Amino acid sequence: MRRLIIVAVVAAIAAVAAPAAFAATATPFGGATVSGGILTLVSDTSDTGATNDASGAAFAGTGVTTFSSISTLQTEFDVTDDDCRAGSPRFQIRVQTPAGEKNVFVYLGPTPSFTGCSQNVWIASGNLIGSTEPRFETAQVVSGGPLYKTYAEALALVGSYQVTGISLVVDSSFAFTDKEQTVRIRNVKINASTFYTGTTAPPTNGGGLNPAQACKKLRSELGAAAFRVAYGTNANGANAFGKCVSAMARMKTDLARSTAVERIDTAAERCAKAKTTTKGKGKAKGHATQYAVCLKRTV
Ligand SMILES: [Ca+2]
Ligand SMILES: [Ca+2]
Repeated sequence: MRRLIIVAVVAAIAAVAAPAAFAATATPFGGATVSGGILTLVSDTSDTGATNDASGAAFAGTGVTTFSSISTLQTEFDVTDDDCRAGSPRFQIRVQTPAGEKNVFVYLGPTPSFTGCSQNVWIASGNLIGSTEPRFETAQVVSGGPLYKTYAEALALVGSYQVTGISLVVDSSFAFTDKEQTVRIRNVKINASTFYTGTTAPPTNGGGLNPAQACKKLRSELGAAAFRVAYGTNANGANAFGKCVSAMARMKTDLARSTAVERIDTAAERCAKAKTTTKGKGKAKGHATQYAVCLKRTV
């Protein structure tokens, strides 16, 4: 009986979805979240849950058939924490070869090592199709030759193979001291389809905040100096905004972030009060340290 009901439900969904069968889709997976039209990809192995160890989005319905039929492949990406490294972020093009399905990797970030991405800046990949930079790795398909190939070199090897999937992946937590990497993604273009256009429309789930909005609000409420102390991990706290965005991105909803901003703001006020009331006892430096410790505990 249950099976009959499921069949009926699936049939009903198929009937409704039929007109949109050829619409292009993007399906986030792993620890991926979407807010305000921006996709946030996290790779976090510092915590116990495995869901966010890697993240990505899978794209379908773009009209791509063979590898050679891909005419546009590009994105804008913003590494908030910590860098591009160890092949992440990357596009992954799955192709059907005579030896089974294999991946062609297309790496983002500065060549030749794909590391050294500035934080908190939107970086445009440009159209990777036709790129004369060695960004394509075909080692799963064929061994030998240079590890990283230009588009033309990759095309010669895999151009005729059918594409069975295209995705964008972040999975290099292991390459960073804090075991966590976060990359924001917008304006992914695959042939005529565009995904994650980064609309700034207000969230629809009860007035919440996306990660960047939450951090901007918190920075203005705490003040820039306290914000740097609370989130910064390098010498002058210059990386505070990126660290904040990454922390906020790990929360599941805009509403959770909005609630977190209020909680942190209230807790930080208590830290400031404690600092004021213990002033004048001749231990200014100690109090400053206590204040910093208190602030860090709020986030
Ligand atoms: Ca994890
Ligand atoms: Ca990190």
